Amino acid sequence: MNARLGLEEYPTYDSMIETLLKHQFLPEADVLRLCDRARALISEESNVTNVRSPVTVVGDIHGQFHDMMEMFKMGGYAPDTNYLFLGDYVDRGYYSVETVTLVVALKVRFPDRVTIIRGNHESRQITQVYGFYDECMRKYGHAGIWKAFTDLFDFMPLSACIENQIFCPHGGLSPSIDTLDQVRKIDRFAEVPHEGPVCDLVWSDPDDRTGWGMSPRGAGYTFGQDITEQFNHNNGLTLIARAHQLVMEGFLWHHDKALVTIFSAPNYCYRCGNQAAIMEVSETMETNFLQFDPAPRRGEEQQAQKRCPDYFL
Ligand SMILES: [Mn+2]
Repeated sequence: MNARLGLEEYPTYDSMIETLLKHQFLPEADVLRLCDRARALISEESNVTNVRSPVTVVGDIHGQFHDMMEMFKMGGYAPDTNYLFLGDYVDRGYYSVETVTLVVALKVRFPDRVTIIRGNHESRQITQVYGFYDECMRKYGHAGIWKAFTDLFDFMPLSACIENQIFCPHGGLSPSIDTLDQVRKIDRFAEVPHEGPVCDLVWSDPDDRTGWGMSPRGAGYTFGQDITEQFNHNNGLTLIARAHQLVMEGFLWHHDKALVTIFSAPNYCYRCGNQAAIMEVSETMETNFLQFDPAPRRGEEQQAQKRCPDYFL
């Protein structure tokens, strides 16, 4: 209650963001309001949401909240920097709740300057295995916040396209998709399925072998340079920028620079020793990578090296 004015019953989005940046929790009612507002905003967006340059592209964060703060220090804060987040906000790290709440709050506060798309971890099934569900239970005492976020995930766009030139899915391409128009026609408002084009967009990976291959992940496909080049040619694209895979330098070119992987969780799972990166795309569509190292460890994270299981590999 804003007693001074006696008008505003709720905190503003700005004050919510301020609270989150201090790494404090939002009360449940504020999180639910954010999710409602975010759903209204993103449900209007295309499966291939249009993004203007300049923009900074962010790969997997996976609940590494303090590292995301390092990223903002280096890349700039919204709305001075426009951001495109490629999904996998939650799971693995210890601060999925804080991470996804802040990303959603930034989307709500700066809808034209912040774009969020869906990763394979933005799913009911995956978050019950890899940490987000348990964290919500621990921090809020019941499953309501998890339900609100996973309901919101169903509305997230499947991909973005920067100035009709750089296609950005979380994972990669699909054998059932040749054109961006085919992506646009998908009915996306559901849990990530076990197969089909939506599954492939969030699960697939590039590969050195040509053609389509079986994915070792058990979902999506691997695809070669020939597939990437054909897709870019069909759709008038210059580049595919995606996340989804740990790369030691934080970014990695594939397929003769027709595709790039961006990974934004440094020292992934608090033990992989990798750098993270974000990709700046300038007004003239030039790309520049900013690499960063992890924030100093604290609290639970300090013990993580000993306890982190091998499942993430
Ligand atoms: Mn992923």
